[in-house]
Amino acid sequence: MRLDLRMPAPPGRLRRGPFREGAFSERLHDPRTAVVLGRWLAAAFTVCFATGLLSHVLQQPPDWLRDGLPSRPVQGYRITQGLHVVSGIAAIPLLGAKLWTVYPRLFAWPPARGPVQAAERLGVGLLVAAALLELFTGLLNTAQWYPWPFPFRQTHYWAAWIAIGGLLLHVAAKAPLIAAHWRRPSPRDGGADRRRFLLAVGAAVGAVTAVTAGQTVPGLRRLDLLAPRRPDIGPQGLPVNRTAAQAGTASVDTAAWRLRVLGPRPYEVTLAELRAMPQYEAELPIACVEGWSASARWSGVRVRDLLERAGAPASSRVRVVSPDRGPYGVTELGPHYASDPLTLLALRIDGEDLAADHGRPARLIAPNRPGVLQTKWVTRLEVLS
Ligand SMILES: Nc1nc2c(c(=O)[nH]1)N[C@H]1C(S)=C(S)[C@@H](COP(=O)(O)O)O[C@H]1N2
Ligand SMILES: [Mo]
Repeated sequence: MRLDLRMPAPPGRLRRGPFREGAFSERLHDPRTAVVLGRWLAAAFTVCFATGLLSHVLQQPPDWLRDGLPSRPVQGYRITQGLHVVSGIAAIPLLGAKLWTVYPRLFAWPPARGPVQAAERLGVGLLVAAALLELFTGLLNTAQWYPWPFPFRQTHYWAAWIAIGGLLLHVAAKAPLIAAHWRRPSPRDGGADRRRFLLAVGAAVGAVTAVTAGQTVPGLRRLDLLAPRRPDIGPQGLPVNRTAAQAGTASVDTAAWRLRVLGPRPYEVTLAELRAMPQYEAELPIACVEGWSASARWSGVRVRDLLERAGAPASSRVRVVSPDRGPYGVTELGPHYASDPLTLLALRIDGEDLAADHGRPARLIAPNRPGVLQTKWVTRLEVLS
């Protein structure tokens, strides 16, 4: 089966430019090229969708799931979020190439042969719009830039469902064409130009990946030319999203500072008392939802020890409170996080007291947790159940 590049002739007065017969006869616009690019793109979108869904659930779980969220594997969120950003960035040149390959279809005549085809084409339009919106908002998000009036997270989340739904419908509608062009055409078919084009697209994907993946893959850091964030630049070698100045927590009187733990036996401790409690160390990453991640060696007090001292079971649900009035000043820890021996109220990073921007004097750090929930400047733990 062939894509009918020679479409039924449009009416005489339209028969020019892209509407003239045989306007797009090159192989680079043929279905085999579209199928190869479509496979790559579908793979990138599937990885991006699955990892994005996971991130969404970890950051904002539905009620029925929130007590079941696992705190392991330790690097789970870092790896899946890294894959999300890498596959999303790789999808940008892939989508560009795919759209360029199929754009002659825009000039198909007649525009649709019936209601079914009209619906299918409308579906493709929706898929393309959602995909462009996802890649555009996602990329700008990695630069911490939100130049639009709508809420990023909800928009990015719902457009993802439209894109993946549209993708499934598109693959179903094109299944016969995809099947017909799945296998490499015989060498007699020529195809050197197609191979060169696909190679160039592959090289572009490799290049954008190599120069941006360093924001999350330590080995690629030196190549990290275009990534908006270098994960090793910032106080104590770690980036900062919200500074102490922005949060209004820049100056803390450490002598007057108290941590309050509210549970069956509520109590307060001073910083000196916290430092005198058993200290534990954990090598844990901050994996920001905005695409960068970096590991550090944290030390401090186990959250489970603090809960037990308040007469609460280690597997409690806990609200973590800071004086920061921003959207991430208060978060919750589910039971698996609260009881995990690696979940710390950290006082030190790589052997130094926390810098103000990293949450001085105390911050939460837990395994398999989005960076946005690693609350800084913690002053209160409230046992909720
Ligand atoms: N109180 C408070 N804690 C916070 C935030 C915040 O805005 N307020 N931002 C979070 C985000 S989005 C990230 S990625 C990490 C960054 O931690 P760092 O600045 O120590 O690298 O802190 C988290 N903790
Ligand atoms: Mo973040």
